[in-house]
Amino acid sequence: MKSILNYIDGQFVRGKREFPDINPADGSVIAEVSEADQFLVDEAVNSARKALRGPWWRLSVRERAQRLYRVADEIEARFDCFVAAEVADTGKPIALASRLDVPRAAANFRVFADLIKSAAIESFQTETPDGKSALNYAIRKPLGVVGVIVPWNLPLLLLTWKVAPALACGNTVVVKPSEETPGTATLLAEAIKAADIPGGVYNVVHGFGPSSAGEFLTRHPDVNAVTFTGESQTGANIMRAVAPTLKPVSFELGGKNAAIVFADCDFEETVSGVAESVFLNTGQVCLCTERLYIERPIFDRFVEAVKQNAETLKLGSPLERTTDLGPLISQSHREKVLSYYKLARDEGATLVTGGGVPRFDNPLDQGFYIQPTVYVGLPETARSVKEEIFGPVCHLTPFDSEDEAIAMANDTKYGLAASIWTSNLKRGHRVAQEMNVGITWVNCWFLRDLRTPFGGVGLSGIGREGGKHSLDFYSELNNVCIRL
Ligand code: NAD
Ligand code: 6OH
Repeated sequence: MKSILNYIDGQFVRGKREFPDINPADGSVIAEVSEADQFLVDEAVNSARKALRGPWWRLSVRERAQRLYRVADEIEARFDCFVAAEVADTGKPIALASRLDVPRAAANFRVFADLIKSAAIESFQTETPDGKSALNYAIRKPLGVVGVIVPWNLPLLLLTWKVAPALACGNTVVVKPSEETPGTATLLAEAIKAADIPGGVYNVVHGFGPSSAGEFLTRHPDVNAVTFTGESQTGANIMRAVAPTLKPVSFELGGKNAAIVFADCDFEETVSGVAESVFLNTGQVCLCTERLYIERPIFDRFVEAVKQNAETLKLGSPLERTTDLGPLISQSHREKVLSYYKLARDEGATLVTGGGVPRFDNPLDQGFYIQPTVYVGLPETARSVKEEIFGPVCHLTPFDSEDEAIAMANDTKYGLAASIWTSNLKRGHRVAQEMNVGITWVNCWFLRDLRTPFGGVGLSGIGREGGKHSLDFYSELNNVCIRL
C-alpha cells in the first residue's frame, strides 16, 4: 500500500499513526497517510523558523522568484502525476483536473514570482515642522512562519494559491492539507525540492482539524500568521485558537452564491454558464451558485433548460475523459447533501430533477455519487435556500423587478460571489455595484485574473488575496522615516 508522508526540513517523515486515504469514486483505500502528532508539528514549525533565517532569507528577490518559476516548471514536468493524485483523492473528472487544478497550480507560482519582482514600495516626502523635509518609505518584510490550512475541493489549486505568495514574500510555510485529499501536498514537496528550495521552507503535516495537526498548527506560538480556506464555522474555531497569540488571519470561507438572470440575457449562453456554475466539480466549489433568480417572463423556459442541462450531464468514472460529474468527496458529505435534499422536500420544494443517488451496477455504486438536483417553489426563508449545501444543487425563484432581485440575492449572511446575466451592460454595472459580495461576474463565472482581489464579506471571509492583496497579507511593512 502506498504511503503519503509528512515533509519536514527537506525530508519525508513518517508519524506514529496512519489513516486511510479513500477514493470517493469507489470507496477503495488508495494510500495510508502518516499523521503528524504534536511532536511532528513542533518539528515542522521549528524547521520553518530555522529556514526563515537561513539561505531562504539571504536570497535576493530575483533569485527567490527564479526558484518559484522552477517550481512551476517542476509541476508541469510531473503534470500526469499531479492529475492522477488529484483525481484519485477527489474523484473529480480527469478532464477538469487537467484543465483547471494542475495548470492553476503552476500559474499561481508564476504569477506571484512576476508580482514580487515588480512590487512597488510606498514613499512620501514629508514636510518637517522646521520647514525642512523627511523621506518616508515602507519596506516589505516576511511575516515569518505561515500556517496554511486548506480544504478538499480544489486541494492543489487552493494550497498553491497561498503557498506561492507566502514564499514570494520570503516567508516559510507549514501546510496542513485536508485529511480527505493529502496526495498533492506531498507531491508538491518533490517539485519544491527539485526546484532547489532549501529544506524547512515548505513543510507538510498531515492530519485532522480539532485535537490534531490543524489545531496544533493554529495554536502554535511560533506560527506568525494563519491563512485558511474552508467552512465558515471552522474559520470561527481557528479564530478562537489564534486569539491568545494575536496571529493575523486571512480567511476564504463558504458561500450561498446567487445568479441573477434577466430576460434580455443571451439565453443559450446563460443556461450553459449558469449550469456550469451550479454543477462544476459536483457543486463543490465555494463560488458555485446555489440560488438562481430568474426574471419572470423567462422563468419556466429557464427552469426547463436547466433541467435538460442537468439530465444530460454524464456521471461516471473520473478516469473517463467524457465524464462531467464525479462523486462527492465522502460518504459523510453525501449524507449531508442528501439531508438537504430531504429538507428541501420537507420545506415544500417542487423537485424538477434529481434528488437522489444514481445506480451504475458496477463498482462506482460503492462511490459517493449523487444526482444533480434542481428545485423550485421554496420561500426565501427556507433553510435550504439560506444554508450552504456544497453539492450539485440549486433552487430557482422568479422575480419581477431589478430591486426585488437585488434584495433577494443580498439577503444572506454569506457574501462570496454573484453572477449577473444580461445583455444590457448598463444594468450589468448597476446591479454589480449593489451586490454585497467580494466577487461579481457579469455574463461569466469563475473567470479569474490572479491579480484581482479575491475574498468574501460576512460569513464568506476576512481579507482579500490575489495580486498585491496577497503580497500585503504575506508581508509586514516597516516604514523608514529619514530626516533629510
Ligand atoms: P473544513 O473547514 O471542514 O476543512 C478545511 C480544513 O480545515 C481541513 O484541512 C481541516 O482538516 C481543517 N480544520 C478543520 N477544523 C480545524 C480546526 N479546528 N483547526 C484547524 N484546522 C481545522 O472545510 P472543507 O469541508 O474541507 O471544505 C469545504 C468548505 O470550504 C466549504 O464551506 C466551502 O465553501 C469552503 N471553501 C471556501 C473557499 C473560498 O475561497 N472562499 C474555497 C474553497 C472552499
Ligand atoms: C473555492 O472553492 C474556489 C476558490 C478559488 C480560488 O481561490 C481562486 O483563486 O480561483
